[in-house]
Amino acid sequence: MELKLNHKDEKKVDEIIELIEKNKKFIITTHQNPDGDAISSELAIYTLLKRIGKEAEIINESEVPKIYKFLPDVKKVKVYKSNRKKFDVGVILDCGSIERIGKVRKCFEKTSKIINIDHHLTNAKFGDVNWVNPSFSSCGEMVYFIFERLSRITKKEATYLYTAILTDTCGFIHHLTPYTMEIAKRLIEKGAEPEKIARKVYLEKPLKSVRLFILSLNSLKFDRKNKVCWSKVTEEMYRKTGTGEEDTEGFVDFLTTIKEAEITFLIKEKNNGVKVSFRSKGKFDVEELARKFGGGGHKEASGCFFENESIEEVEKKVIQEISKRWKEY
Ligand SMILES: [Mn+2]
Repeated sequence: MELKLNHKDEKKVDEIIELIEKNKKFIITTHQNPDGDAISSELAIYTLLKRIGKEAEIINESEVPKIYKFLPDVKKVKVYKSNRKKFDVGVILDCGSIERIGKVRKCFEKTSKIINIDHHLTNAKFGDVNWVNPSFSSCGEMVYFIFERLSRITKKEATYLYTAILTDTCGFIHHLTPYTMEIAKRLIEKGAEPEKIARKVYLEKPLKSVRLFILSLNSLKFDRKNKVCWSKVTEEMYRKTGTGEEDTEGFVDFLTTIKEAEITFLIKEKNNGVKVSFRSKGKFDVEELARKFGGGGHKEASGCFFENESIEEVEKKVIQEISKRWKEY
Protein backbone atom coordinates (compact mmCIF):
# COMPACT_ATOMS: atom_id res chain seq x y z
CA MET A 1 0.00 0.00 0.00
CA GLU A 2 1.29 3.42 -0.91
CA LEU A 3 1.34 6.03 1.84
CA LYS A 4 0.96 9.50 0.49
CA LEU A 5 0.00 12.68 2.24
CA ASN A 6 -2.43 14.99 0.51
CA HIS A 7 -1.13 18.23 -0.93
CA LYS A 8 -2.06 20.34 2.11
CA ASP A 9 -0.39 18.02 4.61
CA GLU A 10 2.64 17.67 2.36
CA LYS A 11 3.03 21.45 2.35
CA LYS A 12 2.90 21.56 6.14
CA VAL A 13 5.58 18.91 6.38
CA ASP A 14 7.71 21.00 3.98
CA GLU A 15 7.32 24.04 6.23
CA ILE A 16 8.20 22.03 9.33
CA ILE A 17 11.29 20.59 7.69
CA GLU A 18 12.37 24.03 6.56
CA LEU A 19 12.15 25.35 10.13
CA ILE A 20 14.03 22.33 11.43
CA GLU A 21 16.79 22.72 8.88
CA LYS A 22 17.23 26.45 9.43
CA ASN A 23 17.48 26.31 13.21
CA LYS A 24 19.68 24.77 15.86
CA LYS A 25 18.11 24.72 19.34
CA PHE A 26 14.75 23.07 19.91
CA ILE A 27 12.44 22.69 22.86
CA ILE A 28 9.84 19.96 22.63
CA THR A 29 6.73 19.88 24.79
CA THR A 30 3.15 18.67 25.06
CA HIS A 31 -0.01 19.03 27.16
CA GLN A 32 -0.28 18.69 30.94
CA ASN A 33 -0.94 15.12 32.11
CA PRO A 34 0.54 13.66 28.94
CA ASP A 35 -0.71 10.39 27.46
CA GLY A 36 1.07 7.72 25.45
CA ASP A 37 0.74 9.61 22.18
CA ALA A 38 2.17 12.80 23.69
CA ILE A 39 5.23 11.23 25.36
CA SER A 40 6.00 8.93 22.44
CA SER A 41 5.72 11.70 19.85
CA GLU A 42 8.04 13.90 21.92
CA LEU A 43 10.66 11.17 22.23
CA ALA A 44 10.45 10.40 18.52
CA ILE A 45 10.94 14.04 17.49
CA TYR A 46 13.74 14.39 20.05
CA THR A 47 15.63 11.41 18.64
CA LEU A 48 15.14 12.65 15.11
CA LEU A 49 16.46 16.14 15.89
CA LYS A 50 19.48 14.74 17.73
CA ARG A 51 20.33 12.42 14.89
CA ILE A 52 20.39 15.22 12.34
CA GLY A 53 22.72 17.23 14.56
CA LYS A 54 20.37 19.57 16.39
CA GLU A 55 20.24 20.48 20.07
CA ALA A 56 16.99 19.42 21.64
CA GLU A 57 15.32 19.18 25.01
CA ILE A 58 11.98 17.78 26.09
CA ILE A 59 10.42 19.79 28.90
CA ASN A 60 6.92 19.10 30.20
CA GLU A 61 4.76 20.50 32.94
CA SER A 62 3.90 17.01 34.25
CA GLU A 63 5.85 13.86 35.05
CA VAL A 64 5.80 10.92 32.65
CA PRO A 65 3.01 8.54 33.78
CA LYS A 66 4.44 5.33 35.21
CA ILE A 67 3.03 3.10 32.49
CA TYR A 68 5.15 4.87 29.88
CA LYS A 69 8.40 4.54 31.80
CA PHE A 70 9.27 1.49 29.72
CA LEU A 71 9.89 3.64 26.65
CA PRO A 72 13.55 3.82 25.63
CA ASP A 73 15.40 6.96 26.84
CA VAL A 74 12.33 8.13 28.73
CA LYS A 75 14.68 9.94 31.16
CA LYS A 76 15.20 12.55 28.45
CA VAL A 77 11.71 13.84 29.26
CA LYS A 78 12.25 16.52 31.90
CA VAL A 79 9.81 18.33 34.15
CA TYR A 80 9.84 22.13 33.95
CA LYS A 81 11.94 23.92 36.59
CA SER A 82 13.07 27.25 35.17
CA ASN A 83 13.41 29.09 31.89
CA ARG A 84 17.10 29.91 31.82
CA LYS A 85 17.73 28.71 28.29
CA LYS A 86 16.92 30.24 24.99
CA PHE A 87 15.61 28.04 22.21
CA ASP A 88 15.20 28.86 18.53
CA VAL A 89 12.14 26.73 17.91
CA GLY A 90 9.46 25.22 20.10
CA VAL A 91 7.81 22.02 18.94
CA ILE A 92 4.41 21.50 20.58
CA LEU A 93 2.92 18.08 20.05
CA ASP A 94 -0.57 16.61 20.52
CA CYS A 95 -1.74 19.78 22.22
CA GLY A 96 -4.89 21.70 21.32
CA SER A 97 -3.98 25.00 22.94
CA ILE A 98 -0.87 26.82 24.15
CA GLU A 99 -2.40 27.12 27.64
CA ARG A 100 -2.32 23.35 27.99
CA ILE A 101 1.50 23.27 28.04
CA GLY A 102 1.27 24.96 31.45
CA LYS A 103 4.36 26.52 32.98
CA VAL A 104 6.54 25.40 30.07
CA ARG A 105 5.11 28.42 28.30
CA LYS A 106 7.76 30.48 30.07
CA CYS A 107 10.43 28.69 28.02
CA PHE A 108 8.70 30.01 24.90
CA GLU A 109 9.09 33.68 25.76
CA LYS A 110 12.41 33.90 23.95
CA THR A 111 11.60 31.30 21.33
CA SER A 112 11.21 32.79 17.89
CA LYS A 113 9.14 30.09 16.16
CA ILE A 114 6.58 27.50 17.17
CA ILE A 115 5.83 24.28 15.32
CA ASN A 116 2.41 22.92 16.24
CA ILE A 117 1.70 19.32 15.25
CA ASP A 118 -1.64 17.99 16.38
CA HIS A 119 -4.72 15.94 15.52
CA HIS A 120 -7.23 17.60 17.88
CA LEU A 121 -10.20 19.08 16.09
CA THR A 122 -10.23 22.07 18.44
CA ASN A 123 -6.59 23.06 17.94
CA ALA A 124 -6.22 26.82 18.31
CA LYS A 125 -3.45 27.03 15.64
CA PHE A 126 -1.15 28.97 17.95
CA GLY A 127 2.05 28.12 16.03
CA ASP A 128 4.02 29.70 13.22
CA VAL A 129 3.56 26.43 11.41
CA ASN A 130 0.35 24.63 12.28
CA TRP A 131 0.06 21.09 11.00
CA VAL A 132 -3.34 20.22 12.38
CA ASN A 133 -5.41 17.42 10.94
CA PRO A 134 -7.97 15.46 12.97
CA SER A 135 -8.07 12.68 10.38
CA PHE A 136 -4.85 11.23 11.80
CA SER A 137 -5.23 8.59 14.52
CA SER A 138 -2.51 10.12 16.64
CA CYS A 139 0.19 12.72 16.69
CA GLY A 140 2.65 9.82 16.38
CA GLU A 141 1.14 8.95 13.02
CA MET A 142 1.87 12.50 11.84
CA VAL A 143 5.43 12.35 13.18
CA TYR A 144 5.92 9.18 11.15
CA PHE A 145 5.69 11.27 7.97
CA ILE A 146 8.39 13.64 9.19
CA PHE A 147 10.65 10.65 9.74
CA GLU A 148 9.90 9.41 6.25
CA ARG A 149 11.24 12.66 4.88
CA LEU A 150 14.23 13.26 7.13
CA SER A 151 15.65 10.00 8.35
CA ARG A 152 15.40 6.27 8.77
CA ILE A 153 13.35 4.68 11.54
CA THR A 154 15.20 2.54 14.05
CA LYS A 155 13.71 -0.01 16.45
CA LYS A 156 13.61 2.64 19.17
CA GLU A 157 11.61 5.13 17.15
CA ALA A 158 9.37 2.38 15.80
CA THR A 159 8.61 1.58 19.45
CA TYR A 160 7.68 5.21 20.15
CA LEU A 161 5.47 5.64 17.14
CA TYR A 162 3.78 2.27 17.55
CA THR A 163 3.04 3.12 21.20
CA ALA A 164 1.55 6.46 20.11
CA ILE A 165 -0.79 4.78 17.63
CA LEU A 166 -1.68 1.89 19.93
CA THR A 167 -2.64 4.12 22.84
CA ASP A 168 -4.44 6.86 20.92
CA THR A 169 -6.60 4.31 19.12
CA CYS A 170 -7.31 2.67 22.51
CA GLY A 171 -5.67 -0.55 21.46
CA PHE A 172 -6.58 -0.37 17.75
CA ILE A 173 -10.27 0.26 18.34
CA HIS A 174 -10.97 3.88 17.43
CA HIS A 175 -10.08 6.00 14.48
CA LEU A 176 -8.59 3.19 12.44
CA THR A 177 -7.95 3.49 8.74
CA PRO A 178 -6.00 1.32 6.33
CA TYR A 179 -3.30 4.03 6.46
CA THR A 180 -2.95 3.77 10.22
CA MET A 181 -2.71 0.00 9.97
CA GLU A 182 -0.16 0.31 7.17
CA ILE A 183 2.00 2.57 9.32
CA ALA A 184 1.65 0.20 12.31
CA LYS A 185 2.70 -2.67 10.04
CA ARG A 186 5.76 -0.78 8.86
CA LEU A 187 6.68 0.06 12.45
CA ILE A 188 6.53 -3.63 13.35
CA GLU A 189 8.77 -4.35 10.38
CA LYS A 190 11.20 -1.75 11.75
CA GLY A 191 11.37 -3.54 15.08
CA ALA A 192 8.44 -2.40 17.26
CA GLU A 193 7.31 -5.37 19.36
CA PRO A 194 3.48 -5.28 19.47
CA GLU A 195 3.00 -7.84 22.21
CA LYS A 196 5.67 -6.39 24.47
CA ILE A 197 4.34 -2.85 24.08
CA ALA A 198 0.70 -3.89 24.62
CA ARG A 199 1.74 -5.83 27.72
CA LYS A 200 3.53 -2.81 29.19
CA VAL A 201 0.64 -0.48 28.47
CA TYR A 202 -2.40 -2.63 29.23
CA LEU A 203 -1.43 -5.78 31.07
CA GLU A 204 0.75 -4.72 33.98
CA LYS A 205 -1.61 -2.97 36.36
CA PRO A 206 -0.43 -2.49 39.93
CA LEU A 207 -2.68 -4.20 42.45
CA LYS A 208 -3.42 -0.90 44.20
CA SER A 209 -4.84 0.60 41.04
CA VAL A 210 -7.16 -2.40 40.69
CA ARG A 211 -8.29 -1.78 44.28
CA LEU A 212 -8.96 1.84 43.35
CA PHE A 213 -10.91 0.63 40.34
CA ILE A 214 -13.13 -1.54 42.55
CA LEU A 215 -13.95 1.49 44.72
CA SER A 216 -14.64 3.59 41.66
CA LEU A 217 -16.90 0.94 40.13
CA ASN A 218 -18.89 0.87 43.34
CA SER A 219 -19.94 4.40 42.50
CA LEU A 220 -21.16 3.42 39.02
CA LYS A 221 -24.31 5.14 37.87
CA PHE A 222 -26.44 4.62 34.80
CA ASP A 223 -28.91 7.01 33.22
CA ARG A 224 -31.04 4.82 30.98
CA LYS A 225 -32.83 7.65 29.26
CA ASN A 226 -29.64 9.35 28.13
CA LYS A 227 -27.61 6.13 27.76
CA VAL A 228 -24.90 7.46 30.04
CA CYS A 229 -22.77 5.47 32.42
CA TRP A 230 -20.32 7.09 34.79
CA SER A 231 -18.32 6.61 37.92
CA LYS A 232 -16.17 8.76 40.13
CA VAL A 233 -12.80 8.73 41.84
CA THR A 234 -12.55 10.75 45.03
CA GLU A 235 -9.61 11.98 47.09
CA GLU A 236 -10.71 9.56 49.77
CA MET A 237 -10.47 6.61 47.36
CA TYR A 238 -6.90 7.63 46.50
CA ARG A 239 -6.07 7.83 50.21
CA LYS A 240 -7.59 4.46 51.02
CA THR A 241 -5.66 2.68 48.27
CA GLY A 242 -2.44 4.69 48.30
CA THR A 243 -2.95 5.71 44.68
CA GLY A 244 -3.00 8.86 42.57
CA GLU A 245 -4.52 10.13 39.38
CA GLU A 246 -2.21 8.10 37.18
CA ASP A 247 -3.77 4.94 38.62
CA THR A 248 -7.07 5.84 36.92
CA GLU A 249 -5.56 5.06 33.52
CA GLY A 250 -8.05 3.00 31.51
CA PHE A 251 -11.00 3.36 33.90
CA VAL A 252 -13.17 5.38 31.57
CA ASP A 253 -12.28 3.10 28.68
CA PHE A 254 -13.51 0.16 30.71
CA LEU A 255 -16.86 1.92 31.15
CA THR A 256 -17.21 2.02 27.37
CA THR A 257 -17.31 -1.78 27.34
CA ILE A 258 -20.79 -1.56 28.91
CA LYS A 259 -23.23 -2.41 26.15
CA GLU A 260 -26.10 -0.24 27.37
CA ALA A 261 -23.99 2.91 27.52
CA GLU A 262 -23.56 5.19 24.52
CA ILE A 263 -21.70 7.86 26.48
CA THR A 264 -19.46 7.28 29.48
CA PHE A 265 -17.49 9.53 31.73
CA LEU A 266 -15.20 9.41 34.72
CA ILE A 267 -15.22 12.17 37.32
CA LYS A 268 -11.98 12.71 39.17
CA GLU A 269 -11.81 14.84 42.26
CA LYS A 270 -8.82 17.20 42.47
CA ASN A 271 -7.92 19.62 45.23
CA ASN A 272 -9.13 22.63 43.23
CA GLY A 273 -12.05 21.15 41.35
CA VAL A 274 -13.23 18.22 39.29
CA LYS A 275 -11.80 16.71 36.13
CA VAL A 276 -14.01 14.80 33.72
CA SER A 277 -13.03 12.42 30.92
CA PHE A 278 -15.70 11.60 28.36
CA ARG A 279 -16.03 8.74 25.91
CA SER A 280 -18.60 8.15 23.21
CA LYS A 281 -19.27 5.18 20.98
CA GLY A 282 -19.75 7.49 18.01
CA LYS A 283 -23.38 8.62 17.97
CA PHE A 284 -22.81 11.50 20.37
CA ASP A 285 -20.06 14.10 19.94
CA VAL A 286 -18.23 14.40 23.26
CA GLU A 287 -15.78 16.91 21.83
CA GLU A 288 -18.62 19.45 21.52
CA LEU A 289 -19.79 18.50 24.98
CA ALA A 290 -16.36 19.07 26.54
CA ARG A 291 -15.95 22.32 24.62
CA LYS A 292 -19.17 23.61 26.15
CA PHE A 293 -17.40 23.28 29.51
CA GLY A 294 -14.12 24.82 28.36
CA GLY A 295 -12.37 21.57 27.45
CA GLY A 296 -11.71 19.77 24.21
CA GLY A 297 -10.49 16.61 22.53
CA HIS A 298 -12.00 14.36 19.92
CA LYS A 299 -15.48 13.28 18.91
CA GLU A 300 -15.07 10.00 20.77
CA ALA A 301 -12.76 11.00 23.63
CA SER A 302 -12.55 14.34 25.36
CA GLY A 303 -12.18 16.00 28.72
CA CYS A 304 -12.66 19.17 30.72
CA PHE A 305 -12.08 20.69 34.13
CA PHE A 306 -14.55 22.32 36.52
CA GLU A 307 -12.71 24.66 38.85
CA ASN A 308 -13.93 24.78 42.44
CA GLU A 309 -17.03 22.71 41.81
CA SER A 310 -18.19 19.60 43.60
CA ILE A 311 -18.70 16.18 42.06
CA GLU A 312 -22.46 16.42 42.63
CA GLU A 313 -22.74 19.78 40.87
CA VAL A 314 -20.69 18.52 37.93
CA GLU A 315 -22.71 15.30 37.60
CA LYS A 316 -25.88 17.35 37.39
CA LYS A 317 -24.52 19.83 34.86
CA VAL A 318 -23.09 17.14 32.62
CA ILE A 319 -26.23 15.01 32.57
CA GLN A 320 -28.37 18.07 31.88
CA GLU A 321 -26.18 19.07 28.98
CA ILE A 322 -26.14 15.55 27.53
CA SER A 323 -29.92 15.34 27.79
CA LYS A 324 -30.28 18.70 26.02
CA ARG A 325 -27.90 17.67 23.24
CA TRP A 326 -29.53 14.29 22.61
CA LYS A 327 -32.70 16.17 21.70
CA GLU A 328 -30.84 18.00 18.95
CA TYR A 329 -29.65 14.80 17.25
MN1 LIG B 1 -3.15 12.26 20.65
